[in-house]
Amino acid sequence: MSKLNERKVAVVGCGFVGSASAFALMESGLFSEMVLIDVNKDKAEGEALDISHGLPFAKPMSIYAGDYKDAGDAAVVVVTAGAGQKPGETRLDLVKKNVGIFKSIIPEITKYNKDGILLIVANPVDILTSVAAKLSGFPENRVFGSGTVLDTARFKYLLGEHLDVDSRSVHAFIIGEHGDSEIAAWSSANVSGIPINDFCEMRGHFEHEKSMKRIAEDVKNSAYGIIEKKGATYYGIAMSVRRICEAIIRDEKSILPISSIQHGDFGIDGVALSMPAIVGRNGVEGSVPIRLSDDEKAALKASGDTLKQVLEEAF
Ligand code: 6V0
Repeated sequence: MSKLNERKVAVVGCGFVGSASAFALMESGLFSEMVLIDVNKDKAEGEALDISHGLPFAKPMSIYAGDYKDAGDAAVVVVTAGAGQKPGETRLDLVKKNVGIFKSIIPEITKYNKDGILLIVANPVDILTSVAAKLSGFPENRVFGSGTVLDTARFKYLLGEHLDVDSRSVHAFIIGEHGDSEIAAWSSANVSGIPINDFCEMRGHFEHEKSMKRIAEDVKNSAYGIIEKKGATYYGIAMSVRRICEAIIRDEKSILPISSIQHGDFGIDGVALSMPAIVGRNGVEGSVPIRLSDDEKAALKASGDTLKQVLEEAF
């Protein structure tokens, strides 16, 4: 087994999500080497060439199509391989198809790479993160999913629009499943320390219940709406992958709602779902069990129960 190259990333699956993520990672300047892997070798080669042609406008790095052996020393392996969500299909519908794909690719990755971080992106991401943790045998801090990092970005974006404020000043999380049972954690949401309802009133919005419901529904249905219109979603998730890799490689100890195996917080055990966590060079370095209302706690527990049931059926 080779020593890890701290400046190397591997992207497995070079479809919409994998190629957009590879492009975002190229632009980030975080890595000096990137290997793209796909069952469709031509696709991986085509993407590697196309993305490489942007390098004169970015920072030098080596980008090439390869196989699992080439991922042996990657500090981070991003797994996006899997069938995409079809119009009308829920993420959970995808489960059996993608668990099958993971049974073939995770052992291939871990045959050559024993020390890297597995960042799972393919859907249903929480189930596949649990499956990847089992199949890889890696310590749980080194196997986690992009979870609700994307949903949280959508949430911040929509709140920023609603309140006419920079979305980076909005502190709010979507937690639980990346999917239909996800929860908008309103009770802890704030804008630069000002509780969300107070900030809403400062901006002339007084119908809190109505706005909360609408925004949470819009976040939840974002992917369905985009898939309906253009067939896939990939730019938002690509930026999320880039942000997570940045927190890892720069050892930022950033708090991000990644999906990781839970151990009893809020009564959820043995299944991956998203809660804010500290992310650094060792992967998941600690959980941040934010304060939740009783309703949010109950919804989170229900989300965990749903995922656990699906995991038991699928694996
Ligand atoms: P896509 O464009 O069909 O790409 C999938 C790629 O995986 C294709 O290039 C396939 O050739 C490749 N592939 C399939 N099987 C294998 C295998 N055994 N080994 C290697 N490569 C393989 O799908 P798209 O890129 O749109 O989506 C990929 C996954 O990401 C899906 O599961 C989506 O649901 C998921 N997404 C996850 C998001 C998140 O927030 N976590 C967001 C968007 C999409």
